[in-house]
Amino acid sequence: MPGFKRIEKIREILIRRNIDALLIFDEKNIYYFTGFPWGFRLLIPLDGECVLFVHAVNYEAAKEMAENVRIDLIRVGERADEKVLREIGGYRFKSIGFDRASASEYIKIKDRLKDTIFKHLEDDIWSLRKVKDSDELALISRAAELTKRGMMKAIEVARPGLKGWEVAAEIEYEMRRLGSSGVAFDTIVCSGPESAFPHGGLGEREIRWGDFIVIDVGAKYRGYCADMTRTLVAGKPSEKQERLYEVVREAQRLAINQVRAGVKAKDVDGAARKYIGEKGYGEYFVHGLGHGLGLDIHEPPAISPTGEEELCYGNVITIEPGIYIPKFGGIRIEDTILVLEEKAEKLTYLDLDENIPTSN
Ligand SMILES: [Mn+2]
Repeated sequence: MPGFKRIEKIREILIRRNIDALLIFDEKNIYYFTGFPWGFRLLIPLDGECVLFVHAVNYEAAKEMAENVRIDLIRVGERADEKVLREIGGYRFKSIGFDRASASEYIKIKDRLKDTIFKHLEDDIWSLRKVKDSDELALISRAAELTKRGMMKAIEVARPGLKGWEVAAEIEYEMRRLGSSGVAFDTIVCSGPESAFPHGGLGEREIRWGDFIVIDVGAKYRGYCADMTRTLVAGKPSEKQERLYEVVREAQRLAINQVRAGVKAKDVDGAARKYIGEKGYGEYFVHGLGHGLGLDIHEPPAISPTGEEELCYGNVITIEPGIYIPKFGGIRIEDTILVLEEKAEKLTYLDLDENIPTSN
């Protein structure tokens, strides 16, 4: 699935940075370049074959799934780190880039390859990963579709008397049944005062009449995530609930209207934050407006007040303003958005988005 383009692109970066090879530790990054989810390390030399190191437990799977690489087996009982270091040492690279390593891994590799210069190139990999290619967009769109189906199920079943985890189970069953490989994060279904916690509570509270119910769902498809939140009211919304909901919805609309190639992330955040502030709820919007997503649920670019970076065609981000009033409840509306040249495309649009969804 990844094809060879991504490796060509990272090699162009290595040439520009005058680095001889890239050593990748992160499984998601390995997957990005090879299509194989359980690699131990991936070596991308500037010239010559890429080498995927895999443990014996994953060897047969790697032979079937991994693209663009020679597979190097780490036998049962063999010290994986040692093997990788020994083999890399044989190349006599002057400089090696890496994505990320634990402190102990870094110390070990520096110790062993004393004449080699190590360069942290994580941001260079992100510069590729945050611009999705057409294969990735197809997978993210599928994840978004599955997420929408989970959300529709939630709206159908959520009602007073049910606990958060009971609704979450229905959502996850629906998504799995339709082909999702799992969840992008633990499903949040929280109601009443618990909905004022952006990450939810324990999910054990029973939904009661009049509650806000915040439902935050993400399906996963072939490693790719989607992310979506809707807020329902159990029964008829009060005036205050309607007012709050409208503020969040308008804030999201204003922010999405700003999204296009070339806009700064902080200006998209600012559009929502300014409006919520003007309505008097600024202090209750306690997180950034959104985040990139793809193989990871949180990726660059961050859509926050400090986000200096310009959005570009192919970014996939969330736009998720919220208002969280302690002891009362919270509202969040979140969509997964594709950044296009002149506008945004909402990948998680639902028809019922025109009204406050209610449950009964
Ligand atoms: Mn999110």
